[in-house]
Amino acid sequence: MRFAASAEPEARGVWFAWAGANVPTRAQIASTMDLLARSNLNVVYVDVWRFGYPYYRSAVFQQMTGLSSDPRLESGRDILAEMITEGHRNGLEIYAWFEAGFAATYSDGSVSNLDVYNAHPDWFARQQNGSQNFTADGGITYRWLTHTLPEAQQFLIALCTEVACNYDVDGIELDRVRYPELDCGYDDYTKALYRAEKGSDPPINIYDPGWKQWRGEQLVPFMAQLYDSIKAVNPHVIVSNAPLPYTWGYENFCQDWAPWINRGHLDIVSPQLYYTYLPSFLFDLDRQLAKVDDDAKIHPGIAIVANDQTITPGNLITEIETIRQRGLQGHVIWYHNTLPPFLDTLKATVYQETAAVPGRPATWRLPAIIVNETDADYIVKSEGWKVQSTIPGYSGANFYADTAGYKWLDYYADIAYAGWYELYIFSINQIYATTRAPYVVYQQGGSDTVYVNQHARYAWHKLGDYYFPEGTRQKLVQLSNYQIDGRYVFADAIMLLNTNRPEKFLLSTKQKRAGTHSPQTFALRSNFPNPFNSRTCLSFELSREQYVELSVLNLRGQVIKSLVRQVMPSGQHRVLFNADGLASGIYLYRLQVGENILMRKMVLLR
Ligand SMILES: [Ca+2]
Repeated sequence: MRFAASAEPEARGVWFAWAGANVPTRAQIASTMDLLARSNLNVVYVDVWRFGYPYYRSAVFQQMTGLSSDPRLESGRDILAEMITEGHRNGLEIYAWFEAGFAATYSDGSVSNLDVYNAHPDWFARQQNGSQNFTADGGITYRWLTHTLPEAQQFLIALCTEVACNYDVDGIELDRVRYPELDCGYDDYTKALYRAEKGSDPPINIYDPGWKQWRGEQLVPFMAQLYDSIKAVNPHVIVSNAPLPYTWGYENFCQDWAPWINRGHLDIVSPQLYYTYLPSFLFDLDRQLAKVDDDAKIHPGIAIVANDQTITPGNLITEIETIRQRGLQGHVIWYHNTLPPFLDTLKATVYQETAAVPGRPATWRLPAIIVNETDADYIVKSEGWKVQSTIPGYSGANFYADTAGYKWLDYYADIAYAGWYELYIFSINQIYATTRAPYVVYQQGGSDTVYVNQHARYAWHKLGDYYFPEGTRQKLVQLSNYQIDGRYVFADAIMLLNTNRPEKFLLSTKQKRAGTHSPQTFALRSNFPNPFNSRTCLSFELSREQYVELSVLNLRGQVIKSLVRQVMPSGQHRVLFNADGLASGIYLYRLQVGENILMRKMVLLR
């Protein structure tokens, strides 16, 4: 068997999930990303929404529950940020994967994570007997957000858009955009919506074909709005979904995803074709392809372990080759924990060469620029630095300086492409390290000093986002012992990773770091008059200049009019809304400022 010497562009993805409270350590995240990159994979889907919690710092979740992340996490950890740093350091694309989708709580024998439910019990779906508990394998109970409810949909969309604003993600993937089972959709809101359209109550028969179809259709506008909302804040973020395959997912969970991809509400779809038996895989692969207009948008999910059976290396290779033979441009492997024993075989066969991610410009993920303290061509330093070799630093040891006299160390680097970069330093968490190491960053328009507690973590530590012009041997950072607090200052490597976040968010990051950020920065007032006949005034306040979006939505959560989409100055703002052409009824208006969203209702009476 021969394999191509130079690989075509191909997305080779893997899902990075974990079980229960076993959140990977920073060292495990780093070594996993190293291994995946070494094995010539190029995309990692990292879990950010599971067990009833976000695994990043979420202002949306905090506003609702008082918690910004899983409270079991060690203080200061931001799993998505760590995944991005370690993944991008290796040139891997990172997709934020909202694994739980509408399943917004999690309970098993030992934990009961009901924070979203406790904040909004009225947002949750019901079975016919009124129960809100939906059981899954392994003694797990989920409560699911009501799929049709605008507030619930907006919550999920807000979680995704804040990630697209605040993190340099390459993509966002939704999962569990489906019903938990067929006995679902019997909450008051969904019943009223069905009655308004059909003139009767939903069928009691959960298998009723028309009722299945109707419930499936309700998810189409949600996916449309999710897609448009993510693209509005960050058009470079790829939006994907990992649904169950036809016809199983449709027949058992009302998941009808072909319209999502065929109508342009997704960039990529990864149906979960988890089979260790080849004929089943081939049969279901072709069944999915028949549903999709543009096969290039299908990156099938394939499994190492399915139904307690482990796939043979030969079958795994055949599945990947079959996907290529069908003309598809990628695949995603479930999942990283079971993959390592197969990596040598894959690298010797189908992953011999590295592959570019399809559709991305060559400069999308530039190689990490790392300057170690021992790189003589890029380090200029004063006398008095000593070698610290007790605790390993990045690539060997590092230097330290005491407080006697002025000691400084300058980092230089070659910047081949002008642009925005995330700037990091490596910190070894030395017990004698200063809590106030002054890093002076030289950027266009002046310098910026960032103080780092070098006795806080053993990892890359981000100083901030900075714009650097093109040029060889530029002085970027100076570290010194200036006014450190009586201990030692440690000098290890610095790292630059190019960032593809839109400039508007990078500038606001800089403002935040400059201390102009205040926590409560905006307010949305009640419209006046309300109810109204054709025209009403919407007003809001900003405490500082910010990028603002103000939209009017129908009760399905669809944006029917975008009123404001621009940077606006601080102060009071009034916007007149003219409802000409709209029917009487209840409408929502939504103010989005950065990652935060406020919504109110208004009533149009003709
Ligand atoms: Ca070092």
